[in-house]
Amino acid sequence: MSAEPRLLEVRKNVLKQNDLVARMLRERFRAQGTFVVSLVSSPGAGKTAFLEKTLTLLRPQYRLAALVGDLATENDAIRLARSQAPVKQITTGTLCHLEAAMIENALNGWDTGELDFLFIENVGNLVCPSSYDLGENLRLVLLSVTEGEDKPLKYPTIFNSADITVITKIDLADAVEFDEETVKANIQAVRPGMLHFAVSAKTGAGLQEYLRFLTVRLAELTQTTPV
Ligand SMILES: Nc1nc2c(ncn2[C@@H]2O[C@H](COP(=O)(O)OP(=O)(O)O)[C@@H](O)[C@H]2O)c(=O)[nH]1
Ligand SMILES: [Mg+2]
Repeated sequence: MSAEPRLLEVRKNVLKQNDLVARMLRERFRAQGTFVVSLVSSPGAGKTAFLEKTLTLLRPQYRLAALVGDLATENDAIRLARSQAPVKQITTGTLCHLEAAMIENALNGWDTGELDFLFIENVGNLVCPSSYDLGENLRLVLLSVTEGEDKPLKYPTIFNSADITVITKIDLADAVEFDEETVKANIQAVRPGMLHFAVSAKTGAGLQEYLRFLTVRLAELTQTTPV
């Protein structure tokens, strides 16, 4: 017998097991009123810079924490901790994505019932993370202006697994002749109706509109009025 069918079967079981843990996490977060946002992108698209800004700007009014996945090093956790929010690094070794069980383990010792927002930075990769539900309420796919407008067409699966596109580093848009209209059309081609924000972690452009969106979504979850 060829090895292929068995490999397929094992992969299906891994995904099924992941979905069960993700579902359990999602129910727990909903019951606790915690809004969970995950970020995926290619390496270097600006996830950590954007997340550090998000944590810093929301922290005065909201209780929040972050988990960050990387193959190696604690560098991103150290950067994110500058926001004063609690942060944990998940080091995945050779694995190119986070899985729901890693989120569950990393949350051990944290009372997530105390949190309004939990942010999860996934391993930088536009392929592997797409199949793994982490129990999040909102998945953001980040695309920096320096990567080119064709990425939604080249990586449709990750754009389909995400809820919103965040175009990052817009302060560099003119320098690299980034064409927002083309990227918008490419996003709509793979995911009709998908919302996008355009931001710069460096200048702060576009951040208020995105933060407002998050706080409205939290208020919907907890049925309260946004701050
Ligand atoms: N000009 C500019 N550079 C940025 C911006 N966001 C991130 N960067 C830079 O892009 C590089 C990668 O950012 P990082 O946050 O580590 O990306 P990650 O690998 O997706 O987490 C770093 O050198 C950042 O300083 C931005 O909004 N504007
Ligand atoms: Mg990072």
